[in-house]
Amino acid sequence: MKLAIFGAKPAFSTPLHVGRPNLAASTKLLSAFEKILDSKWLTNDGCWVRSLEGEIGQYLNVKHCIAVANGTLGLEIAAKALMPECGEVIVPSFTFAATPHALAWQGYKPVFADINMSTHVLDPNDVEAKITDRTIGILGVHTWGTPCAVDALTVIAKKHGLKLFFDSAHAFSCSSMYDGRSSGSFGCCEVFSFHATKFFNTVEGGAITTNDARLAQRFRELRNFGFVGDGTHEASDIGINAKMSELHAAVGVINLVEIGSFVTRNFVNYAGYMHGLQHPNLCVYPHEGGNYQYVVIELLKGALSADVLTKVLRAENVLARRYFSPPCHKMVPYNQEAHFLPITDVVSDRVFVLPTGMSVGQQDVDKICELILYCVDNAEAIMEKVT
Ligand code: T4K
Repeated sequence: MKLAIFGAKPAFSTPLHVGRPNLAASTKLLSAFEKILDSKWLTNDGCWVRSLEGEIGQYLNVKHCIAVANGTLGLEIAAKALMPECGEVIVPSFTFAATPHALAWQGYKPVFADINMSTHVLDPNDVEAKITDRTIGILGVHTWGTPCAVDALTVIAKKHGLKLFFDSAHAFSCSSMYDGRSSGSFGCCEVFSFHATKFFNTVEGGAITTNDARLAQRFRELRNFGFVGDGTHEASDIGINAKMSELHAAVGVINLVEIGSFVTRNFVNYAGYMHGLQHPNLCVYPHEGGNYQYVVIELLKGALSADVLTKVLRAENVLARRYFSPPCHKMVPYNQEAHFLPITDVVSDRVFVLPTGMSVGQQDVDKICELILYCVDNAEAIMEKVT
């Protein structure tokens, strides 16, 4: 096989992305936009936002859903409502920077705990080991749509009097996720991202979900400058503007109808990768249910590095991505202190993510698998030429 990185024609004439938006037909979206523009009601808790909140609440089987402008603001609001005083909050380092940033931005100190080698989510034993008398909360991340060890974290949180909440940016539409329960109602609250690259998107957006009515009311106030009640300009607290617009909500309402076809396509692609990437040096991260949005590959052994393989694939127009590399504890805002996170270091060194979603078909998957197997089998020669 001749590789594009050495001058051959790329395997794909147009790029295949990780995170290409899943979208309903543009005619449906444009017709909704027209109605919204004609109505002249564009934001501030309009009818599309309320519909989206109602439908998501039903879909996730959770009592309250508060739509927000993006997942990061959702995390900030959740933290502020749950933990009025600043202190230490335990989080994984193996996550997108928004998780610790949402805490640090408000003066909380993110304390990184290690992950489980096979699930890539927080290791409850390390969480407990990181608790000090300054710890006030635990923010778990359902990475790749895999549930955190919810029961173990709940026990730890109760034992130490900590607030437990979840970053569920990856976990929308993960029904029967944990003990038959869907994502959306774990811990004090969960926070979703509906960014364009997520399984379910509103272009930019997110939501906080909870079964606690009092908390839900706090989230609504903090989302709208801290104003109490409807239509008043009286602030009960320092809130922020995290409102979702009607146009964004309409994308969500319309995309939600199509969600079954998004899962089906992702599942078919995932099964194709599973089948096509059987090799002792590779592991395709196993999903059990969920949205199958992240096709996560681990390079287990052999000479090939994830960085070089990603470079080779990108030259072929397969825009594979390294996640989460570097992990958060190695980024400038957090690397001034020493961290002992051996599993995070190993996993972040060997993981990469492949394209899936509505713009990737079975033939693409087969071709990508062929490319990867060729690279793994010719690792030494490729490493020598590329590095
Ligand atoms: N917690 C976790 C665990 C998260 O993963 C995230 C976000 C958050 C919290 C925060 O939620 P938000 O505040 O974002 O709602 C992307 C997203 O911006 C970010 O939402 C996401 N996680 C993160 C994992 O990925 P980038 O910088 O990697 O995106 P970008 O622009 O490089 O795009 C990724 C790929 O998608 C590219 O191949 C291009 C393609 N793409 C992207 C966009 C925006 C498209 O094809 N079309 C598009 O419109 O951050």
